[in-house]
Amino acid sequence: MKIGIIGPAASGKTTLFNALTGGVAATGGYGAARVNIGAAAVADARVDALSGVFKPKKATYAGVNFVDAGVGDAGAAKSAEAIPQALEGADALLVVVRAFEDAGVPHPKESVDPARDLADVRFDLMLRDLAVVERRMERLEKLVRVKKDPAEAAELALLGRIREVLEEGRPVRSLDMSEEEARSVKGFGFLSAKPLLVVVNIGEDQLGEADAFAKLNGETPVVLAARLEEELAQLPADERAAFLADYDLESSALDKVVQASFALLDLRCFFTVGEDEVRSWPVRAGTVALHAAGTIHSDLERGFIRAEVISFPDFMAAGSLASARDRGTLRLEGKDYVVKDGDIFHVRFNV
Ligand SMILES: Nc1nc2c(ncn2[C@@H]2O[C@H](COP(=O)(O)OP(=O)(O)O)[C@@H](O)[C@H]2O)c(=O)[nH]1
Ligand SMILES: [Mg+2]
Repeated sequence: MKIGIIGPAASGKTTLFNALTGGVAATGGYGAARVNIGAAAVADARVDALSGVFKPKKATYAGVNFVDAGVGDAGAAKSAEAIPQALEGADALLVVVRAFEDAGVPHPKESVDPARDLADVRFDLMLRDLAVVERRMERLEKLVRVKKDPAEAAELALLGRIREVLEEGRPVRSLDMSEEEARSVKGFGFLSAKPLLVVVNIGEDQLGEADAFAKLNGETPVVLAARLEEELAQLPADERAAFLADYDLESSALDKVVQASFALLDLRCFFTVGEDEVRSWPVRAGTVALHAAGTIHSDLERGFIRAEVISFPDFMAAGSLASARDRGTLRLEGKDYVVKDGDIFHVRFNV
């Protein structure tokens, strides 16, 4: 799963990227052409509990990939064209808007106004999608006139509906599309079709006023101080509690970003366990056992026979897989079983 970070120049995109991924990419550079890619792990107490039972060599938390491609840094006028391809493959977008005031960090629009910036970003995404739709429609109209291919005529009609929505100032995601229609336009990578997570970047001095941003243009953003989170992420674990206490904070806000990302992408986690590794695997809600097996390894999907499944609470109550088998809480499920959050999963396969 990949989330693209966007927002105006100097809103704190790279700072937040560093905080999320433990990275050290250079911040403060306007229009930096570098694309930063990194993963953020999701703290999960269930992985810790399972590690306590299996004492594995390695414990792996579910992760989300973040891409900071400097989108928006080229300036508002050009931003619709400046959106790089890196974002087209993203599953969701994270918009950073700036609420912190700092004379040393000039805002490209010369004033700090997170609501305006969010509205501008949304507008730019739709403008860019509209350009994509119009280019494709122009070509299709010619083709349909000559060839009269029904599939192309259907695509043209669907693109017409998408254009209408965009011209009304609504994102592609607000259009009611069948699954098949959504699949047929997936290749266009419409940015306003992607779910959007809003982060308001406040200054260290605004921590007490975070509630002022609890709602922004109808969205419920995650409010955080990115620079403080970046410093915190770079501290050794044993110094973090004291740092948080200095700012009267209970915990880092990054977990909230990652949790909101998971909710936005509608992800569920299942676990694999053993002496080598205890691992959490994120999959989309509705994923069936066969495809869950495939996310672990393609061989497991190819040679899938059955999955042994037990819920996390049932496993903890039994204490071991052997005792769960005795109690009958370890079930055998077929390839169409829909994986639930917290399932412990063992695939029987044969290739
Ligand atoms: N004062 C203050 N500065 C910040 C904050 N967050 C980021 N910055 C600074 O703003 C500048 C731009 O940040 P950066 O992450 O590079 O923004 P980007 O252009 O959106 O990637 C850097 O000098 C950051 O240190 C903040 O919460 N408060
Ligand atoms: Mg940057």
